[in-house]
Amino acid sequence: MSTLHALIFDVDGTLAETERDGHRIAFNHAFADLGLDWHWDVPTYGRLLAITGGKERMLAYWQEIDPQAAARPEAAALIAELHRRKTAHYVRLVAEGGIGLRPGVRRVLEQARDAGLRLAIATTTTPDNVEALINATLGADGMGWFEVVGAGDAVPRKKPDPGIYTWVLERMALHPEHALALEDSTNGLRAAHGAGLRTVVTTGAYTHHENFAGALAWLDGLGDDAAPASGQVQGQPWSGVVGLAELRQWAA
Ligand code: XBP
Ligand code: MG
Repeated sequence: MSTLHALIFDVDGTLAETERDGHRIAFNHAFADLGLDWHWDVPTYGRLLAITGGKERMLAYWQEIDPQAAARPEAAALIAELHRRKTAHYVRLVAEGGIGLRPGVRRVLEQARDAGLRLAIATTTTPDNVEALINATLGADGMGWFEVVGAGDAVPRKKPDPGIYTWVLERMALHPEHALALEDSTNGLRAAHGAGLRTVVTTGAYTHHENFAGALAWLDGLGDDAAPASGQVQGQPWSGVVGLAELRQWAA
């Protein structure tokens, strides 16, 4: 039996539904800033989410629509400038309060804190984005809730590579057996599994159609009293409200 000591949270899609109405809008603002005729509508962005990392996503799109231009030596500088602007737009959008935590996220974070569990973040997104979201949702001391924040280019390869989870586990001197990862995407699940972490998946707007076989739990959210979560736990149908007690039981 393994004791649960820590929860490691993904950010985009897991803590909050940031992609469609946050990141996507910010990318489009950055494209407009630099006079590009690129525009990512909701389905296009959904397809592009298969590529993790904003810089990587823009480059992949550019290679798709104009491979010659994307191969020029100056391409990297344009991607960097677009991403700098995109991050600024995203941080502003989030600071304006446009995006809240998903239902149940605050509950689980607070229960874990009260019980003395260790909390961490392992995400592909840029550190500034994490800070903006946490400050806007948990308040000015929110970042202090997390012992370790692994984000963005801290590792050379982004999810589904397990690097960011391994990076976080190493910094916490934590064995994966004593932690759970919380994720929303197959790329995230592969990353967490690659680092040896059992994973609770809460699917979201862009990931509800993905297959999460092998996850410890595969649910449509953490749920609350008004709208309980449903899905499966260890392959069995499950419905209810996820709290620390449930996570501990599943991890045991
Ligand atoms: C989500 C991502 C990120 C964001 C955009 O990561 O793949 O690339 O879409 O953020 P996760 P950046 O689900 O691991 O949080 O532009 O900063 O990359
Ligand atoms: Mg995610």
